[in-house]
Amino acid sequence: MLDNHFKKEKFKKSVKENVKMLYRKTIDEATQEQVFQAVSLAVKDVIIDNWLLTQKQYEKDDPKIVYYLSMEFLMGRALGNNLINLCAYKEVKEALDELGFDLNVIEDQEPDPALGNGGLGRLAACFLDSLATLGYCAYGCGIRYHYGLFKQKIENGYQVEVPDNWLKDGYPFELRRPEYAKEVKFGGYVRVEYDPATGKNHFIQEGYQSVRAIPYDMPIVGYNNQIVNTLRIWDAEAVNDFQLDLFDKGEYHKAVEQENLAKNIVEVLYPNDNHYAGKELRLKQQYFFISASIQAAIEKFKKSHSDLHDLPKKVTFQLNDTHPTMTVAELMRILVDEEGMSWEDAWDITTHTCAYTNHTIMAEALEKWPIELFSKLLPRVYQIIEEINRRFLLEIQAKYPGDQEKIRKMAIIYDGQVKMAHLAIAGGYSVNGVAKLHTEILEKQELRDFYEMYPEKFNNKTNGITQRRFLLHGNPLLADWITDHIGDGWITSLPELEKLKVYADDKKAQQEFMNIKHQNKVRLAKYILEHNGIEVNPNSIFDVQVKRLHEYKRQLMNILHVMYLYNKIKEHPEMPFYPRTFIFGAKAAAGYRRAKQTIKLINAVADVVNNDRSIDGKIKVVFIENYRVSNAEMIFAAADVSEQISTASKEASGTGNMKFMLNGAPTLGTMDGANVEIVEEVGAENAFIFGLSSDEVINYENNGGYDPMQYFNNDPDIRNVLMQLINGTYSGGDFNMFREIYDSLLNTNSSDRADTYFILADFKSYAAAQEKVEAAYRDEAGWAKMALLNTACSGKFTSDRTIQQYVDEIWHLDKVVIGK
Ligand code: DL6
Repeated sequence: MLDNHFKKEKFKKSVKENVKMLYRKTIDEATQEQVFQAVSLAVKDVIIDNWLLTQKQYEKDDPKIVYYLSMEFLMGRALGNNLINLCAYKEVKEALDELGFDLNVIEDQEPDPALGNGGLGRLAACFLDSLATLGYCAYGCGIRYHYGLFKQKIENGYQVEVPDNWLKDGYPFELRRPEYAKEVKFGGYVRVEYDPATGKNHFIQEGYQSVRAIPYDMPIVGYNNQIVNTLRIWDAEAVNDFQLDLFDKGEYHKAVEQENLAKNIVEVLYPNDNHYAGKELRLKQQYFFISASIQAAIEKFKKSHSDLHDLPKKVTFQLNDTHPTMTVAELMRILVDEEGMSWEDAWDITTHTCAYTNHTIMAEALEKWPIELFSKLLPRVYQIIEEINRRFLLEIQAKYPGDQEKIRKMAIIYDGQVKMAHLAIAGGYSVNGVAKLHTEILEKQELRDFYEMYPEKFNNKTNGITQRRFLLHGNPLLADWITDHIGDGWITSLPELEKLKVYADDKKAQQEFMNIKHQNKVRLAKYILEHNGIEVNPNSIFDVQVKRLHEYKRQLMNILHVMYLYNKIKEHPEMPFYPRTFIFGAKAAAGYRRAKQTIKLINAVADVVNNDRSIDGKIKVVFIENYRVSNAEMIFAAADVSEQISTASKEASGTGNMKFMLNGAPTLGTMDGANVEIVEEVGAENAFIFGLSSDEVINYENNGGYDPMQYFNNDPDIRNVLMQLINGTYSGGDFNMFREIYDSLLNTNSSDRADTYFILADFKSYAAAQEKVEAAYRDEAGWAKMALLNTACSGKFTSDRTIQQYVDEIWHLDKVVIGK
């Protein structure tokens, strides 16, 4: 569909008009940033027409709505993606060419809206894309953080965090909607008022502070179907009239507090991935956006429906991990306190409307809030959770009479804490993991008691990614090549990539496929030279690990292996070695010390290895600064090898693994998360698998018996590498710089189990798998076939498939077609 507005002449005129209106300039005088704003406005104009059409259609059809509630949406840039989904990318590129601008450079002017940390937030963004493309009515609900995830600078090898003021020039793809503002209340106390007429108690919150939640809507453009859904992110403002009132009464202090509450609440995204910080402000953020979102959803429902008992037929609240679990209690509060419903009816509605996705088994990510903090901040919500807990414990007792252990393990409130996962499971109708293995581990291990009690609630939804961003936009050369060979059906039906299998042995196709990979490597090499000042050889193997920095993801194992290879080359300069570029990209949470030391180690190794002329450039190490969605697209397109080397059982799914596969990079990985399913799809012969299995890891964790010191004592290669952490080889003679990393692997000084993530246990099988990679790469035709088959077999991993499964098995949404 080529919309009228994207006819070149009309579009050019609209861009020029916008430049004039916004900046009082002619197009020749405008900066690239100004042209970005003008182009975005012209595109937004078209989007808004479709947005209105979509609203009209939704009003007519009254489809069931899913509210995808998430603290994080890692959207990435919108301009290019919107043009892709409007099928107008090429036309707009040409129009801008004629105006003397390069669309790629214009796209680069857009800040990367980084309202998320990593996998969980990026998954939410892919899901929104698929929901709109498949024609389902969905709202993303989140927070309009004024500062997104920090920008990463590398200074002297160390990560330095720089604030990400993404809104400073104004963001063109958002719409402020003050008419839908909601009030959110914190603190105070609950007064109970008995109503003799009804015999009911009324619960009234008093002495509270409140904040006005203002929604900003971002359009989510479906692919080629005129559907535009909404990502609604909430900003906070002081409640003005109330504040004036306080000034009048001389309660200056309280007025200022309300002002500050509003200012702080949306200021910054917590930069933790798979780790819960337990800060009061985070709890405020959670309640803030949940209360506003649920109030808005109920208000919307009531506009066109008379009976709230029908809510589950028309609405699902999907909880993206435990962060939005407050939904359960807030919905109960609204139904019982504001709508006057009985507890039983309200509970029945709630437990048929809320559904929960678990994204991690990492213990440190489990949210537990101290009762004292919780009850003070949210007195009425806490009372409701107490009542939910009381009734839930009765249910447990009825099922397991006298079993105190069950109570201890399953209670929602226990040991002075509110356990959010338990609330999410008790208060919802669905609990899902994000890959087969992960769901299995939840059922058998982490959530076993809950699975035993409610087996019918548990289900798996293996994650997926959108091919529109990560192939069509990110890798245009490959996208065109695929379309030339099998047509463009893959854009909305990724399994069609299977048709590429017939080209797996075709010499010409192999050459073309690898030639595209080469061009993408040249593009990335240019980026690396510009951003890192490091020259890399596009003919070397691009071996890539990009993801958040976390110990369980084992970037440390990767860099230790580089040290090991370097030792080998130094000892045996004559040995055959295929040149390799090890590329890393990762942000570490600001307070995560070990992760930051690992970044320093990677950069320290890079310094030594990259500058050692004696190895003839056989190894290069690059740490790409500020890894984010926009440079990720380019990195996936250029990768030869996809490093997915987490300790088995720890990575719930992974989604980077799928993006690499889609772009033709075989997986070098453990049998963890969705790697298991990747291998199922592509065949073990087209991946490089190594390491302990998840059962073996879990067995060690439960029963002990792992001794990393054995590997140190018995394997001279491992010993050599570890000694280099403390003998100054990579630290200019400083023995202490990497001492903590060394200690973490062997010891010794701490009560924690050494080598928590089994790096030494897996090291040698990792090195052997790496040798197989090299041997396979030397066989040009064999490698081309393997790479091509990875793309051809990646069809399962589209988020369109994932979303359709959520729709069929959890949400039961109705499909909407514009104009029907
Ligand atoms: O499900 C999306 C993504 C998975 O692919 C990753 O494996 C997993 O680590 C990540 N989990 C989180 C957890 N954050 N919290 N809580 O980001 O989810």
